[in-house]
This record gives sequence, structure tokens and C-alpha cells, in this order.
Amino acid sequence: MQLTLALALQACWVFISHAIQHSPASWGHYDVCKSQLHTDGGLVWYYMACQPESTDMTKFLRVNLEPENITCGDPPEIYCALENPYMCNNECDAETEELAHPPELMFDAEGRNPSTFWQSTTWQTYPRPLQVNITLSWDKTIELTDDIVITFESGRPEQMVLEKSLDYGRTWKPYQFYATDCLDAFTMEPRSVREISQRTLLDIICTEDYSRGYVWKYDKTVRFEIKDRFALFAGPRLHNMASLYGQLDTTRNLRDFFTLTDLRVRLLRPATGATTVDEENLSRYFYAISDIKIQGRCKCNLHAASCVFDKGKLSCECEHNTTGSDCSRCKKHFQGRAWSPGSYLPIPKGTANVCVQSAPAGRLNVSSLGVANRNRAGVCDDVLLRCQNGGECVQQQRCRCPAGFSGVLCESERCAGGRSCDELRSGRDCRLLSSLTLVYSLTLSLSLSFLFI
Ligand SMILES: [Ca+2]
Repeated sequence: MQLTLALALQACWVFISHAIQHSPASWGHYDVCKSQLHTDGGLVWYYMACQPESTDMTKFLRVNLEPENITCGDPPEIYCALENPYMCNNECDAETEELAHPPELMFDAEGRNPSTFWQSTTWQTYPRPLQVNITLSWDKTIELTDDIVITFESGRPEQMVLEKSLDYGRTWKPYQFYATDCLDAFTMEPRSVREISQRTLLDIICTEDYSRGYVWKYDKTVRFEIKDRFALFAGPRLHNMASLYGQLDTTRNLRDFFTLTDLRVRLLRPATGATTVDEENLSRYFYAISDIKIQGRCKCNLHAASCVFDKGKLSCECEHNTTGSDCSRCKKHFQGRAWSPGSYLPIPKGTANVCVQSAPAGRLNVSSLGVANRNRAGVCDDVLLRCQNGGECVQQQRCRCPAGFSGVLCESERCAGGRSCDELRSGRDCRLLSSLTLVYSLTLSLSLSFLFI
């Protein structure tokens, strides 16, 4: 009996999953991103924020160095160790593959020994500063999802700024300052990311954590801490991403903080390992970087689950009737109301904010459109997202459905005796529908909770 019950339960479950998969109308206008998972109970849909997966963004960038001729090896040079001016066994020659250190070696696969690295010319122009800008461009807005980690093969710079651009390199803002002495270098009090709170998350700080001298020569990395900032909302182990997503949904400055089109590493003063520069041995001073890690995703305004790299350019595969490389506008003929980003929180808490079909000329009057545009798109309204079958839209947040109808927009008919009308029509016998609805609701809740773990 129990086996029969389980089999019937599973059959209904598969049928319901199938119905959901093939009937977008089940969710009305809320065809948010979802993925199918196999569980002990059968196939299950997990609903999630509509955004591409986080990935290694260094595969898609273009790198540009200033000054142009700052990479070593033309003409060939000999370098000495910072710690010992008489240990000069580092040779750079751009014409010889084994001795060349071009910029792309900052982004190749690491893990080999010795590591591969980009290297600058030496500080032969001293006392003029040895400064290098490394600009990384995506030609696309992206969002950071993990710490930026720069690994130096040379000593870490004594002064450095990480900057970002949101407008393809036209204007720049600092992300973080790095110095052995923040007051001296940038007239800023030294701070650490550990001192940042929810209230001060957007502060731009100068840190001395990553600029110590050569005595700590095994400290090779410089970080920009993304996860520590996420943790202020999502908890130390990022277990409460729903809290972070809730904040991102409502706080534009916070969203923009992690968003960029370009990054710029400004190397302002190389490691000297001392308070004075040894002018007799300037070939001890240079920059060398073996690896830069940048984890992120395409910014698609929560209207795309994937992003493609085609002909050297990233672009979102827009859903919800949106278009553009960031899905930042409605498609032609789908401008029935103002474009809005989707929400991080999936249904039932969030909304996909789909672009809706433009009404035929004359159907809408200016004042009703004005109302629709002023209000952020909700679940329902009286213009284009009407509750169906006599349902009443309550504060644009939900449809109050009349008896006999259910669904986000009251679009589904509820049949007598607890049986689904669709099933009655299709001739399937699923007497356990009411229990299944409960199971389904529970599973969906669990799915949603699972997503945020
Ligand atoms: Ca490398």
C-alpha cells in the first residue's frame, strides 16, 4: 500500500514538474530562472535569481599597460635580487621565449614551478618615480563575486591603488589604497577591511596589510576583499545569501560597488625593502606579477541566466523580453511599462520584472501609463498585469483570487473535490493532489532555502 502511495506520489510529482516545465502560464508572467535537479523524490525545479554563474573573468579581459614600453626585455636586462644586490641571475629578453615576461603571463594557468610572470623594466630612471598602470577591460559590465588576488613575483609595491571604472575607462574611482605608510603616501589613516561595518561598507580605505617589506618575502599577495564585505550581510560563512540579496535588491549603491567595466592597478612605488633607495644598484627595483585572480559574472540586470563570449565580446543572453548587452532595456514592441531590473530574490518574494508587450495605439491613455511608470513594477496592476478571472490586485503585491481560481494572476482554475482541472482534462487520476500540493509547497520552500545556503 505504501509502495503504491509512493509510486502514485512520484507519478503525480513528475506530471506536475512536467506541467510546470511546459506551461509557462503556470507562473503567469514570472518565468524566472530555474534549473532542474534530480532528487530522491524525482525531478525538481529550483528557482533562483536570474544571473549567469560566477566564473574566472580573466579569460575575457583585454590588458593594456602604460607606459607602453614598460615591459622588460627590450633591450635585454639583468636584474638583481632585492634582498641581495650581488645576486643578479634574473635575465629578461623579449626576443627569447624562455626569458621574456609579457603581460599575458599574469593570466596563464599557474601551479607550475617556477611560476610565469610579467615583469617591468628596472628603476633606472630614478629619482623619477617608477610607475605603471595595468588596465584590465571587459567592454562589458561585470560584477565581482570573490576577492581580487594579485600575486607578486617581486616584492609587493610600497604604494599602489586599485581603481575601477563603470563607464568603459572614461572615469575612474579608487577601490582601495595600499601602502607601507598610508599617512605618508596618501594622507589617509590606515584601516583594515576587518574594521569595516555594514554602515561603512562603501568606504574606500587605505590598508597597510599587503605592503610589508622584504623580511616577509613569502607574503606575495595583495587582495581586494570582496567576501569580507559580503559577509557583513551574509554572515561569516556566507550562509545567509538571502540577506545579502535582499540588500542588493534595495540598495543601488551597494550593487554598483561590486560592478565595473574596467579595473586599473596603479603601481606607484616598487618594493625597496628599506627607507632609502640604493642608487648604485637600481636593478634591484622593479615590479613582477605572476598571477591575477578575478572571479565574477556578467551583469545582466537579473534578466539572463547565461552570458556568451563571442568574437571577443561578452554579452548576456537576455530573457524576460529584454535586450542589450546588459539586458538594460525592453525589446522593441515590449515597452508596455518602464524597464526594471529583475530581483535577486526568486519568486514568491521577488519578481522577474518582465518587459510587457506594448499596448496597441489608443488602448492606453497617458495618465494610466504615467501611473504604471512611476511605480516600480510589482506583481500586478490595473493596466497591463491585471489579475485574471475577477481577482483583485492588492497593493500591486498579490492577486486576491475568487473561490475556484489560484495562481499568481488567478490564472488557474481550481476544480471541485481537490482535483486539478488540468489532470481531469488529461484523464490522469491523481487523487492525492491536495497532499501533493502540500509536498510541492514544502519542496519549493526547501528549494528556496537550499539556494541561499
Ligand atoms: Ca603566471
